[in-house]
Amino acid sequence: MITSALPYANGPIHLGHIAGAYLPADIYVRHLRSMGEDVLWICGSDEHGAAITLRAKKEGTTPREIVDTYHVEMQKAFTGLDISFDHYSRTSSPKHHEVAQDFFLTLLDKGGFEVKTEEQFYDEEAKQFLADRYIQGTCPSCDHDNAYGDQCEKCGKTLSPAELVNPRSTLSGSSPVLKLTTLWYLPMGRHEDWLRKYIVDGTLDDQQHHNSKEWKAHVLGQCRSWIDGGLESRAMTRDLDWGVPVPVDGADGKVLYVWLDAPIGYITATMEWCEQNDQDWRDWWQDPEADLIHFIGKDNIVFHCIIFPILLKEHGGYNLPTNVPANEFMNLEGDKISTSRNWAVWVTEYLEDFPEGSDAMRYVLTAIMPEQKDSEFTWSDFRDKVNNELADVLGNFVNRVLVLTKKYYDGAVPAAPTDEALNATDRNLLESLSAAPAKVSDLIARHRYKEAQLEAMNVARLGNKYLTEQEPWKLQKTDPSRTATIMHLTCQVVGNCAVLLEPFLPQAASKIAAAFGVSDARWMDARTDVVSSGTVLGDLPILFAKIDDDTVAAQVAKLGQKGDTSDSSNRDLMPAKDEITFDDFTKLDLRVGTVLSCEKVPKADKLLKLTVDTGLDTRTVVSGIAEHFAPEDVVGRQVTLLINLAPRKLRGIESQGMVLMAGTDDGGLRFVTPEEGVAPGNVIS
Ligand code: B3M
Ligand code: ZN
Repeated sequence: MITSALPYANGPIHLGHIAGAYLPADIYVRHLRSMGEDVLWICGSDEHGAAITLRAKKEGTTPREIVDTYHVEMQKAFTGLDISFDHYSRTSSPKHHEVAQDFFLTLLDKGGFEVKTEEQFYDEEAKQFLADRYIQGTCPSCDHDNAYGDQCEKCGKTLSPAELVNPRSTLSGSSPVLKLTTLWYLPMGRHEDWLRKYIVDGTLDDQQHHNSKEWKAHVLGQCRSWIDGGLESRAMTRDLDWGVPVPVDGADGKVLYVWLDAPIGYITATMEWCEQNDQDWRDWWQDPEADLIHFIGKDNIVFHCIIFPILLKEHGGYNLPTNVPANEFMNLEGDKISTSRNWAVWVTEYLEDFPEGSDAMRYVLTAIMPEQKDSEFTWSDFRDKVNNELADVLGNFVNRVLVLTKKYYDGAVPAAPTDEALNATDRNLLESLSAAPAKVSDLIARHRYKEAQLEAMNVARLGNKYLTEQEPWKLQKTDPSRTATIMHLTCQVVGNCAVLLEPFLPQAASKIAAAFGVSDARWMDARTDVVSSGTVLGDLPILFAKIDDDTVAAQVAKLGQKGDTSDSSNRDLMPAKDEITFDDFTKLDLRVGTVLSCEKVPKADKLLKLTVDTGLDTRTVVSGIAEHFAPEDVVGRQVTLLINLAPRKLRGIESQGMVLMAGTDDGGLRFVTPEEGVAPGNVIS
């Protein structure tokens, strides 16, 4: 039973998401499928929680509208990168509400919650209790002004709303007041002992699968520090109107905490798939023979390693996660990926620019996968890996084998050499070929995808080197039997590539497999006779197009453009200037002016020449705004004009003042235009 984190349906999918929780799972699952294992991989949209309602508020729309949009958009991204979930569900479905409520009621029955009535922040203007994410204030640790009620994103500290200095509601901006409400808490402290055995000591004996010794060090490290720090009770309900309603009398206006309902979404999704496929969902979740593996990013560790296991254990009957191979974060061109600054590569945009680019991106993301520590994606590295590895090694090798086989044998794979015909180099090649599948398998099983891909690519590398060194093109006339040996062996290498690279490069693998007649081959078939002698090879398009420098530059230039600047916490504002006196200020003669005419300054890309009525006179002002405005956009406008600035010559034209402009966050410009009812010459002070 494999799960990948249910992405919040509040925005599109970017490369960081893919490298974190989806691509590694896809490789893992494809490998298991190829091995003939019984595997089910589910995912779905996480459609509840403040992430959704905040987005809806910001866009002036409803949560339903938001989740419906992104539920579709996210699937497009996943499909485009050949992320092969067996089932993709969503948590706003009636079925899921029912399953989550049932789960909650079972826990309630078993005494799994503590009910507390306590003071919570309430927004009197919005008439609503405030989820942690709806409260912002100054971080008590680092003084960051826009820390959230659950976390400061600047220093990373976990917070509770009460710790914020000067808390304010993000709904109305008002200061929230404290008001009594009832909440259902999960007393996590009760579970410390068995959690320690389960994760820290690896000695929990109710199931044979947990061997936390195999867990990643950084995952264990985070769990250990949570458990050692003492587990505090956590509220499992929220006073909100979007989510799974708390199924208890008198709990109107309350919903389940999103981190209670979302992981249960894994179970709902399994139920849905099983209904459609005539299976029993319990076989995946409750049969102790089944492994449960959660693929996530590191920010979700506590929820999957501690909170969800508590829920599963308290409910009873469920398997606990066998492993949670969380990835760390992937940075982008020297900076953290940021949705609000648009510092991200969006998957659907990438696929518009590179319609055939799924494999290439998968390859590069795997090669730099943040398995044990944060990593970084750069477009120049993308270009290098695609050009030097995919195109020059894999693509070139496969193509040469195909072309030579067609040329020498009309495309039919020559017969296998006898044992005696093999020399030491051939034997080495065959040995490496025989050893490769187990090596790749072992690495994938241990969630070491980077090395696994390298190992699989080494097969192509070996074949490429072998072909180059054996130079069949020099032997073909003089030694046809040696040539046939070389070509037979290299065909086998290509056949193995098709099988071993399938988890990583599904499109290329399937094209190669089709051309070499091994489309049905599974992992077990990756042997030195995978391609049958006599097989007539098919056609193969160019597998990997090379990436040029202009493409790299264009992609880099896209970053940070069109940033959503309504989130003020990530803005890069000019620091305040030194203090001035009132006298300093009164030296400025600012007036309302009206632009009478405007034209481009010849041979100057940036300059416009404006003729302005200042009330006192008519002046010429040269302004560096030509990249933002056409002359006809400017004529007739009222502007703010500094009229006592010393004149200066620009491109031979004397500029007699300055038009004031406001810069926007995305590098644009806006006129500072007075309200209506003022005339040229009126003083601005
Ligand atoms: N939606 C958080 C995230 O996307 C969350 C994962 C839920 S998994 C049950 O980071
Ligand atoms: Zn802070």
